[in-house]
Amino acid sequence: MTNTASTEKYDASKIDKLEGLEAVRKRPGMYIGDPDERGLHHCVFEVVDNSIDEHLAGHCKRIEVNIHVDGSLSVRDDGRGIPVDIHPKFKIPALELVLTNLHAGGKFGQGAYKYSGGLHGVGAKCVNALSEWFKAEISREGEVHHMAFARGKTIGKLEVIGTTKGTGTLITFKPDAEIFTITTEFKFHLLANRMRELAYLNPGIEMVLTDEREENKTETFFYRDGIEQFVRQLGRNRQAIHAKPVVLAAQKDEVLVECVLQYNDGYNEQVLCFANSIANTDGGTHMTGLRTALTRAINQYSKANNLLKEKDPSISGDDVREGLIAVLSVKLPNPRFESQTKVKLVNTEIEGVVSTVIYDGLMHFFDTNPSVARKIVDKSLTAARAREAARKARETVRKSAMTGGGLPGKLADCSDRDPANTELYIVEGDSAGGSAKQGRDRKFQAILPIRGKLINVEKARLNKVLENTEIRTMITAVGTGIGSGEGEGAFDLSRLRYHKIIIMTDADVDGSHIRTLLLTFFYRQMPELIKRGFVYIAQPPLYQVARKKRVEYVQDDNALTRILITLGTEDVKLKNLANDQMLTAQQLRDVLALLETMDKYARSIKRHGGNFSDYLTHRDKSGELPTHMVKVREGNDESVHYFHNETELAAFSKKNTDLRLFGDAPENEADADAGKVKNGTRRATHVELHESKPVAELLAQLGSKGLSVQDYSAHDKPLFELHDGEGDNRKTIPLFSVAEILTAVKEVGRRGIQLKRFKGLGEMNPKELFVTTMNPGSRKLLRIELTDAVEAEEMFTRLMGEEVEPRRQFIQDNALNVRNLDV
Ligand code: 0RA
Repeated sequence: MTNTASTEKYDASKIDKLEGLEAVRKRPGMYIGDPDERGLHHCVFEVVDNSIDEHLAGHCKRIEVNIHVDGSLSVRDDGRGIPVDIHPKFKIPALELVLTNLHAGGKFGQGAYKYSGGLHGVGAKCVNALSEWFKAEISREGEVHHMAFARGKTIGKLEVIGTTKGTGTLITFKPDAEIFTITTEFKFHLLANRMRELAYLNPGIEMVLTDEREENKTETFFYRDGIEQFVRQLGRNRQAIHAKPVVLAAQKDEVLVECVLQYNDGYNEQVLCFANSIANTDGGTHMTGLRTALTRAINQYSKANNLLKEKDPSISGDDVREGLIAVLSVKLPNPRFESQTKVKLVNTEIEGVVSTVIYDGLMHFFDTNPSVARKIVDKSLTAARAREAARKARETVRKSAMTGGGLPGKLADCSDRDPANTELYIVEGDSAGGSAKQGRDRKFQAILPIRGKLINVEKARLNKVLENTEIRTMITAVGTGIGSGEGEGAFDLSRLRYHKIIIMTDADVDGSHIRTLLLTFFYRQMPELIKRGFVYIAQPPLYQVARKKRVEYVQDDNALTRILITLGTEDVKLKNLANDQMLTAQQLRDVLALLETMDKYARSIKRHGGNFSDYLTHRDKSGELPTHMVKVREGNDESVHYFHNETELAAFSKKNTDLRLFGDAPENEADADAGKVKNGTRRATHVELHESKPVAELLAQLGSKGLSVQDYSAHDKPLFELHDGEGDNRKTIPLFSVAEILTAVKEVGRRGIQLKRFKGLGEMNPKELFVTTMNPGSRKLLRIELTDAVEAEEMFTRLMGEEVEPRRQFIQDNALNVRNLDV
């Protein structure tokens, strides 16, 4: 520290700012919501939203999100790049200011108001505060700038690490496990869902999501036609009653309203509402505006054109929404929401604006498309005529459910009467139902067997669904009644008779079909049960593994690998020839676990085009692994260069300006596309190696067990001996590298086991069924979590809808793609 006045002032003001971010770390909930899985992913969206803003300002065409193997994530855009010049007042780079000062203005006082999400509008600085480390790489004005932070504090000054012709921002961060104590693991589908949504809502932006933890896992979202394409997509597993969606858009006052709708011949409604690109799952004033306008327009049109018969009931709001798919997106200056989660828009002025825009637009559309108008009115009228029948059916079911006593005869109820303690197993087939009844703990486990054919609730109107005995039995057993939360015979959660509703079906195609029918029923008629996490799927084992006298049940293929390793280690001993020591069984198991993880990183390095052993040899004096790799190609020659920090990389880049390490477009695109490389032209690819930190940790752990890095690649002489078996039968297998240990042990494990695939629940006796699938102490349940309405709708319509081919394909691809959670 110096003591000149000016520096002191600088430091003091800086400390103020850093304290600003301390507040974020102390109370993350105020900024990103709870630091749970949702909050974690929220961080990504905050960063992505900044790039979307850059797109909205007309400067960004592509946003890439990469999940790295070390648990970090990066967001790259090709916008103008965050400014890096020194701020006139604060005398630090603008970049640093916006990333470390809680109150530094969003757009640097540019005054442009944000139309994109920014769920809490706090942006990248909060993500910085909540990250173990955070890096920004800015391409601007011909140079690539780099700056590093940790837990919101600056740890490296702004430096130039290369030159570039392009512009853009790359943010990479690793969420801080001290903050995100529940999970720090990014989920591909959660990121994909939001990115897809953003791509629909911001037509023209290309969004690319890559999961580097897995092979070939990349998805690109690009929708030229925006929400019209969204509506087509939502309806693609249904039969539309008019081919072209109705597109309505207008700007009124400062509000932009866009709405696309299309009717299909089904009975469900799917309306998605967005305010400034934020999904409002509970709707709000914009949703109300849409509903009023629809009802008004359809009634008005049918009256004006004499489409109603004398005895027709009037067309209600419910009637005009049967078979409706719609996406409504509004953009407004100051959105207000009911709660932190922003699931409901509350700006009162929006209702009238939306209603007017949609009513006017619809009336104009009806007038110019009379045949489509007729179809829509007919559809609503049919719904109106059937409404009474459905209401009566629901009422009957409610009555029978509420008069109690009338519990179905097939239900084997439990003795405990407190729903919080009890479980209902819905079991496919009478025989499995029988086993379950015998094997269960009758104190808290109730069993309801249901027989094969269940009605498809996706293809029938409610009154037909409720005529089905299996459905009625289930409704009575569950106790809540059905439907939405309002009106007669409505769903009432307080009457729920069991807090776990567990679906138990066979692990075959029929079983998965029945499971989906059941889930669809719950999703359509008792959605609250799913939303609140009361519905589960039982997980019967997939395999039975028998070896010698021992029998084990195996949940899935991962568990099978673990068992093979366990079995393998039972018969083998590993001798380290370096010190002539025999590893204990526990040491061997530990080593194998480390090697398994190491294998994952080795594959990841290979995917980047590197050679793992080669990479391992590039450790610097202090034993650190390289953090950057550059591959240079010239004709048929290829060389690989490793760097340990940005400074080394910068030096290399300066000496080799022709290589364009930072990904600007090739000067001659045609040549590049054709793969033609001019004589003497060198090409380079640059990757940051996010593997290095975790690999270094693994190496240290292996080292403490006597295994050294040098031995990871093959030697001429054996390094280890694997002793397989005992006494005279003992075989000695020489191993020439550390990497060979894992393969050799797995091979031994695979010997002499009998593997049986379970198909039906009936293949297990009552006791086995209880132990493997029903005993809370040893079973594994999947809780159904429908985090995303679009995803859920997609799953159910695809599986249950009219269209046969998508269903067949889907069932084949993944018997059931539900979010899961171990319980
Ligand atoms: C302020 C001003 C300018 C760009 C940005 C912010 C900007 C921020 C982010 C965050 C992620 N990606 C971004 N891209 C750009 C423009 C300054 C100028 O060049 O006039």
